[in-house]
This record gives sequence, structure tokens and C-alpha cells, in this order.
Amino acid sequence: MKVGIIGLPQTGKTSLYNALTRSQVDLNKYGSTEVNVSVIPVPDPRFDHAVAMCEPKKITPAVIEFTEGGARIEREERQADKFGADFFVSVRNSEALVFVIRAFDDSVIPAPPEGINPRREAEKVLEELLLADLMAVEGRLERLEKARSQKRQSPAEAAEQQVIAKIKEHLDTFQPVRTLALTEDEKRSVRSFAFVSGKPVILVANVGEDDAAETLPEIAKPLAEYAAEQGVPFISLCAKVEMEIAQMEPEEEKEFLEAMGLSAAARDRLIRAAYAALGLVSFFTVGEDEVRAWTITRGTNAVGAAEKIHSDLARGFIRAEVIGWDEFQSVQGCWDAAKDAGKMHLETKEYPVKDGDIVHIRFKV
Ligand SMILES: Nc1nc2c(ncn2[C@@H]2O[C@H](COP(=O)(O)OP(=O)(O)OP(=O)(O)O)[C@@H](O)[C@H]2O)c(=O)[nH]1
Ligand SMILES: [Mg+2]
Repeated sequence: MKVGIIGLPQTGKTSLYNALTRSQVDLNKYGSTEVNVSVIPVPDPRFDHAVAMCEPKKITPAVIEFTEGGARIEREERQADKFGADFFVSVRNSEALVFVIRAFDDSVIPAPPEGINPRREAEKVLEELLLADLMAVEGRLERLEKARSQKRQSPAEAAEQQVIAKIKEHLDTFQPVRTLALTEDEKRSVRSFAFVSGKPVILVANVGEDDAAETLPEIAKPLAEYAAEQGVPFISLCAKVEMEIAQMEPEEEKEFLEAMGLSAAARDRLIRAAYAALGLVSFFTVGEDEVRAWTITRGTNAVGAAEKIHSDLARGFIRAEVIGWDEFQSVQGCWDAAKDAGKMHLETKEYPVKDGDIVHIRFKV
């Protein structure tokens, strides 16, 4: 999964990137156009448990890629309500967006001329994404309509025109592509547009050090309300503090989080939110050789999960041997122990794989 960190200048994007990826990118390079990319393992206590039980030779956690610095909105651009092309390229290349919004007051870091207004900032930027899509569909619709009136439209184009018109209607009412229900066929016909308002987005209020505990400060409340109205996941964190947490040893981190009144590091909370926003779940393959986590879309069936592992497994699929997470956890030991305890059930191709399932594919090619 590719996640892009976006936001206005000096809102804490690089700080958050450092916190998420345990990197140490220099913050004092204002105006830097450097793009930072890191692939990190997805923290998952279930995976850790499976590793402890199976003691495999090799471990392969799920991974997530964070990019930061590509989708920076210049303040002048924001004021002119016009974002640069680079911004959209970076956004288009991401599967999900983490939008960092300043909700901290700091005398050293100057506030924007219009003051600190997290809700307004979020509204403006999300609106801008929506307008970019509206422009794209209007342009396309014009060309499709011209071809139609000149009777030189292909059936594929005719189908596309219907979908595009539907999307335009939705955008005209100021709703993002994200909230429009499209069939798989419809999605396929417009995939190449990579609609920017179609990307799942997580709003992050970057609060001050004094507000680092999970109780939401006044300044961030209107933003939280906006997120709820939009049905968008919202997280508040203090990027500056999280950056320090990211450099701690696990034991120290635990103590520090407790002392701060935090349930988990923002890294964990944010990745969980990203999974939820993208409708992703994990399944595991376990054994003496390898314990591995796989990421699939919720509802993927057993043969789809097999395909993820290897196309041969999907082609020669016979049955999926499945141990549900709770069952696996109820037994001391790895696959064989759980199987011997009668926890394994056989499933056909259509079985929708559940979050946390331990899966073994029987196949023959
Ligand atoms: N007080 C306070 N300062 C913060 C917080 N997060 C970031 N900062 C400070 O804000 C400044 C900008 O932080 P960065 O992480 O570099 O922000 P950025 O969005 O990457 O900035 P640009 O790349 O220049 O757009 C730095 O001086 C940070 O120390 C925070 O939660 N509280
Ligand atoms: Mg930066």
C-alpha cells in the first residue's frame, strides 16, 4: 500500500514521516523539494504472536510505503486556490492520503496570515481535489460528446460517457468521487483517471506538545466534526512528540506512552486507520519455514487470497485450509498444534477470507 503525506508548508509533514518510518530527515530545510520514501513493516500483534508460536526461519510482515515531500502545497498556491502539477502527480501516485493539518500554536513557527484554522484548511484542500476531478471530467465529457454527435463513438466510449456523466453529477453537488458507489465495471472504465477525490484520505490534526494526550484540544474540535460530517477517518497526534517516541526502545516507548496517556504510538493508530479506510485486512501463512502476513481487500475470497500468494495456487486450487484467528490463538503452538486440536476447517474457492485467518492452500497443477 502506498500512502502519500500531504499538507501545507510547515504543518509537520516531515516530522510525521519521521515518526511513522523512524527516519531522521532534517526538518530545517524549509522549501526543500526532496521527496522521502520509506517502506516499513505493518505493526500487528497477531503477526508477532504467530512468529512467537512458530519460530520460523524467515518472517515477512506486511509492508506499507510512505511518501512525503512530493505533495506539498505552497502557501501562495493555496491562497490563489491553485495547486501545482507536482502536487497532483504525487497524489495520483498514492493509494491513500494522510493529510497533515496544523493544530499547534508555536511562537517560533509563524502562523499563516489567515490564522490557524484547521477545519477551514481541510475544507479548502479537499475542495481543491474535488475541483481538479470536476475539471478532468468536464474536459473528457466534452470530447466524448463531440465524438458522439459526429457518430464516431465506440461502444466503450459510450459506456465511459455514462460513467463520466454520473461522476460529474456527483461532483457537481460537491461530493467527492470517494463517496460515489460504482460497480466494478464502471470503476474499470474510469480507472485511468485516478481521481484525486477518489482516494481514501485520513485527516491528521497535528496538535501541540501540551495537547499530545488523546483528549482533543479545542483548536482541533471543528476539524474532528468536519471529518465526521465527511465520513473521513480522523486522528490527532503531536508529530513532534511522536518523532521522539519513534526513536525509543520498545520498553521505553511503552512507559512513555503510558505516562503521556496514549493508547498506542501514532504510527500504529495511523496505519490501522489507513487499513480501515482502504478496506484492507490481513491473513497469514504460517509454518516452520516462514510466517508471512498478506494484505487483501475485505471480502476477497479464498481463490483471490491464493492468487495473492502465487498464481499456481489459484490455478490449481483445491481447498483452503483455514484456522480462524481466535482458534489459532486459543492453542499453544503453530499450525500443526492448532490443526491437531481440531481448529482447522476446509473451505471452497468462494469462502470470504476473514481478517486474521491463518490460511493454507491445497492445490495441484
Ligand atoms: N510545537 C510544535 N511544533 C511542531 C510540531 N510538529 C512540527 N513542528 C515544528 O514545525 C516545523 C515544521 O515541521 P516539519 O515537520 O518540517 O513540517 P513540514 O510540513 O514538513 O514543513 P515543510 O516541509 O517546510 O513544508 C518544525 O520546526 C517542527 O519542529 C508539533 O506538533 N508541535
Ligand atoms: Mg517537510
